[in-house]
Amino acid sequence: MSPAFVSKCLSDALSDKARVFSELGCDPSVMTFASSNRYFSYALAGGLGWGLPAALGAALANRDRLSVACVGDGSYMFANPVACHQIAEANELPVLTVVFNNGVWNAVRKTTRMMYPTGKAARMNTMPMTSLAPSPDYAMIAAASRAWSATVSDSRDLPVTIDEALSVVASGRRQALVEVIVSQD
Ligand SMILES: Cc1ncc(C[n+]2csc(CCOP(=O)(O)OP(=O)(O)O)c2C)c(N)n1
Repeated sequence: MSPAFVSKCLSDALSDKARVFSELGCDPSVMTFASSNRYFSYALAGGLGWGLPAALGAALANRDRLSVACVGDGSYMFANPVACHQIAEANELPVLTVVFNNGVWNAVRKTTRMMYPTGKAARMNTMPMTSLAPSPDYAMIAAASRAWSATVSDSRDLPVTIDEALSVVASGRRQALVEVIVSQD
């Protein structure tokens, strides 16, 4: 799946009031936001791991508006997710996390290729120090804190999985996580 496809499916499923916190996750150019204060992101020069805690903070501030964290797999790891899910459960925070799993530190891979297009790293099949394989099972990390969670690798399963996750978050004081396997470019 492309990140844009996942973003469009998510956008179609979200209510007008939802707030999206994105860190190398969704593609806002294919999403619709009803008004201001619906989409938040940050400059990536430092502070990796911002996305999920930012969504938790927004949920603490206002539980009546859905908080969605859209994060790359590396960004999710940098957020200290075990601590995040523990806090979400302890405070019964209705947060949906969507992990865009491309199995790579793609920002690092892409900028290296941009700076040194014919360099040794760019010419290798797998660029050194950029792979995140083998992937941890991200759905299980959230499940360790009793979140509703699922992994989606087939695009046909995505809309229904997002709907299920949203209904869990809306109906109870329970967090949910959807890990989506996405393409690298
Ligand atoms: C503390 C910190 N370390 C390193 C970086 C550099 N950095 C920016 S984006 C990124 C990769 C994030 O990976 P992922 O969330 O999987 O997204 P992808 O690049 O694959 O789209 C890194 C390492 C940073 N911004 N902050």
